[in-house]
Amino acid sequence: MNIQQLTPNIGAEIEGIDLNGLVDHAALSQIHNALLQHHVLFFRQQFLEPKAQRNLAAQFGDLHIHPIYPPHPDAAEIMVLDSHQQDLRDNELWHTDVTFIETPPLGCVLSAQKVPDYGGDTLWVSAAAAYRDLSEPIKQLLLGLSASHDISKSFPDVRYARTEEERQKLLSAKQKNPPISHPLVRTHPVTGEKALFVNEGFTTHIDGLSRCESDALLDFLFKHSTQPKYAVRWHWRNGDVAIWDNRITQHLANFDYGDVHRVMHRATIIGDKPY
Ligand SMILES: O=C(O)CCC(=O)C(=O)O
Ligand SMILES: [Fe+2]
Repeated sequence: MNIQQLTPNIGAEIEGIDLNGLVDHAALSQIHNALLQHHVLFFRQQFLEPKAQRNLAAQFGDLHIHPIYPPHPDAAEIMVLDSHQQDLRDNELWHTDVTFIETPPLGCVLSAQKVPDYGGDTLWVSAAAAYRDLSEPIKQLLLGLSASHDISKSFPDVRYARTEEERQKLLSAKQKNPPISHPLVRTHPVTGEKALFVNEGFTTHIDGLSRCESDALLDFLFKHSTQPKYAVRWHWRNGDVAIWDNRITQHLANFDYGDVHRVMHRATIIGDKPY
């Protein structure tokens, strides 16, 4: 396996491994270590079938089934992001996946099924690097705070309740997932690294602060943490796979490809309660 770091803060490309079929223990542990070090890993042209992608992701932990995005018919744990079937504009906000549950995903495996020749890139930032660069007084302020995360922020009725069936699904998703608080700075359960844990996609306010204070501080944190110096940008080819550590990253899917058809498959690995 050849591991090539892509930027100072985040991202590595791995060559010399086939992710189809069971990855053996030694290779899995190498991938896991690389993930802890680089936060997001890219593998060119793996062409994973849904079942193979599910089996790969399941080697990292239990899988989550998304309350809104549709499951793949061959593997319910694979969710489908199809630009001709769904409104994917909310993935163009910087976000961390599924932070609206008590145990947000530890990571995801994303597989490019059909991508534009140009455009449709995805970007990730390191929330650990963003935290590291803050001044001591701001770190101290943030360490005592928690913030509220709400599924409604990224799945508004206007876009996800267009038919009666969708309306019911959304209503049920919201009832099952009331707003939840997480620490604003979380500690990585394996490496002990600290990272900012707020994202524009789901974080609505900082607990205990006035609306004005919360908006101002969140605005600063969203801007600070998504600076290009913390980012890696991937230009997909069909069949590429990305695996990211969702505990210390945010990502954004660039929606610059208009009506061109783009299809991605995602497996989502359940994590633990942030602390
Ligand atoms: O379509 C993409 O590149 C990424 C979409 C996304 O946010 C995700 O899969 O979690
Ligand atoms: Fe996402």
